[in-house]
Amino acid sequence: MKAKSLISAAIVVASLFGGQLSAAQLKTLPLNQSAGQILLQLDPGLFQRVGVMPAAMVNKGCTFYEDNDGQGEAWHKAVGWLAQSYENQDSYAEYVTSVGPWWNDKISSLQCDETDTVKCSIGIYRDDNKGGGDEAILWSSQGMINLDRYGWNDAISSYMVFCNLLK
Ligand SMILES: [Ca+2]
Repeated sequence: MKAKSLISAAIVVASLFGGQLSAAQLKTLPLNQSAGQILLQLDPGLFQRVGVMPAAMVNKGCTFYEDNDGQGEAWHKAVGWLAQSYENQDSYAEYVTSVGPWWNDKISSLQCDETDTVKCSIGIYRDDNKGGGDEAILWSSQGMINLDRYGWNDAISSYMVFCNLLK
């Protein structure tokens, strides 16, 4: 399953970026890590709860919307855990094992936060607990994302938000 997921994620990333990551997109990733690897390798069980978030990271995360183009009900989820620390950046995360009955299979668009020093991204899943057999990775640099473009409209049941803070 893990190998299958890795291939799936690699295909998603390759299709989003035409097989090439731009300099801006690479900046969101730790050195020597491919886009798919960071999301798949990090274990939520090892995340560390952060007492006081760095100011630049306060309330950073992704926002979900009921309808396309940021319309309908909105739900912002901020990161609250330190997932991994690297020489040039820290990666914060929030793993939501289930979006709950109201939001389940209802999210149609989303947007992840981005500033000069913070770049957020998200891994989305069709079932609870990262289930469903495939994964898509989306980025703050994509702006407002309508999920129907990627075959994910009204499909998300769980997700993991990552925000990297450049040191
Ligand atoms: Ca919807």
